[in-house]
Amino acid sequence: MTQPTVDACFRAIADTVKSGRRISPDDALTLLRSHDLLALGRLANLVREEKNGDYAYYNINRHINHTNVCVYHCTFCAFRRSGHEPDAYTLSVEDFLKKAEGSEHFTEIHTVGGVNPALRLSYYEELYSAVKARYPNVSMKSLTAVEIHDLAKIEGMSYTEVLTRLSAAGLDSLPGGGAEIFAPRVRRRICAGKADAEEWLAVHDAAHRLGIRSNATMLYGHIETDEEIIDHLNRLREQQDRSGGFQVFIPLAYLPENNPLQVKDFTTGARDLKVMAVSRIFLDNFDHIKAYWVMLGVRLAQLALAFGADDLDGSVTHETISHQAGARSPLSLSVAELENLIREAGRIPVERDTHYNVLRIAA
Ligand code: V47
Ligand code: SF4
Repeated sequence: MTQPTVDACFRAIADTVKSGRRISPDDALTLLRSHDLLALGRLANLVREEKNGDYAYYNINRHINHTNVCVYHCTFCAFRRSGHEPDAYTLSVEDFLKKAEGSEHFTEIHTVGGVNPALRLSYYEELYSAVKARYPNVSMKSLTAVEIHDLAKIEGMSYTEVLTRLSAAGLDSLPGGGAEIFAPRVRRRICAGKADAEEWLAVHDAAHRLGIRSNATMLYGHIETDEEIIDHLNRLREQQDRSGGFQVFIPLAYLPENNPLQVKDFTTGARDLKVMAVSRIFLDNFDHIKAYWVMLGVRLAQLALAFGADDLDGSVTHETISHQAGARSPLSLSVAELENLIREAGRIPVERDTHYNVLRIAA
């Protein structure tokens, strides 16, 4: 029997997508390896428009990293420091509040840090309570599943207990960091020792069951294989079927500066758009796909709005983690710049809050 051609395979998968059925991991692998970038983009765009029409979301947010001290040595990380290094820092609650000055002009503060065992649950409770007392309308998107996992271990508590306490103090949602690539082969080489796939997913599962929504990421463009990308997406899709609390998926393109991870082939523009498109098509139970302009670059993030993405993240005032790893993007974007990028891509700019509630549709 003759094998179907690549074109015939693509057409069969496209038919599955167009009829609203779920594609398999093997189908996703075929799409990821396809060279018909425009056909792939059109298919992803179909799903994107089905879910979000012409809306392209952004929010007015800022990043504050409370510590760069970390017990782990992820080889892709240019941000971490050991406690004795001259530029190691940990913000007191007062210092954090000083950095947060002016936050009444933002709808979200995104706060993550290194895994610093000196910071106990009480530190985060004080921090969130103080921020909420000062800025009651600002949403705290804080602590990755990796940080929650280690906090639970240090405190001898379950994920549910830790999350319940943090949520009572003012934590609103979890960002999607720390997922990297779930495959153990890759984790051993890029983030040895930190929470594994099952633990990362279990933290999000516990959050979702408490009604805390969260995000999911994937760090690609280093040593992972195509199969490991699809495995990552598949584990997220299965988790979303179980607990349903992921708001958005964010593929993060690896930035190679100031860190020890040596990589043979870097990601390219075409590859970034393919990963975006396949994510949109495969993750049929995720409402939103984010093109994080800080890591992708502003121009490519704008193009991604035609390849499945419906969200540009936000103003991202003073991001550090990516810029230390060589991001060439600006330190922040204004609302006018975000809206202009979206309009030029033929979409309607929509300011959202953390949970994708519409705050303002730009005329
Ligand atoms: O977990 C670290 C990644 C993540 C590098 O939830 C790197 O809305 C590329 O998760 N090159 C943190 N990536 C950032 C993150 C995030 C960003 C924006 C929005 C949201 C959200 C979450 O950044 C880390 C890691 O995967 N990262 N170093 C690097 N050299
Ligand atoms: Fe630490 Fe996070 Fe950097 Fe890993 S990615 S070394 S856990 S700060």
